[in-house]
Amino acid sequence: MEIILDVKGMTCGHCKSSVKGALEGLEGVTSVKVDLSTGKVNVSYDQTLVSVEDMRKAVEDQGYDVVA
Ligand code: 9UX
Repeated sequence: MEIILDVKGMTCGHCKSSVKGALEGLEGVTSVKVDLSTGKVNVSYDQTLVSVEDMRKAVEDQGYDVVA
């Protein structure tokens, strides 16, 4: 499965790393691509291991908002 999350509040490379790292740390997430200029985060994952809600929480824990 693949999803594009719309993340608000990422403005620098550290933001990008935080979000990328948080998502990559979730079991079941296989690939994360962050586009800093648009806030679009492309995530490939195994839906039997991780949910979109898990991803949302991981991103929000880093201090960024996921726009539904
Ligand atoms: Mo610095 Mo990126 O506070 O938020 S990590 S702009």
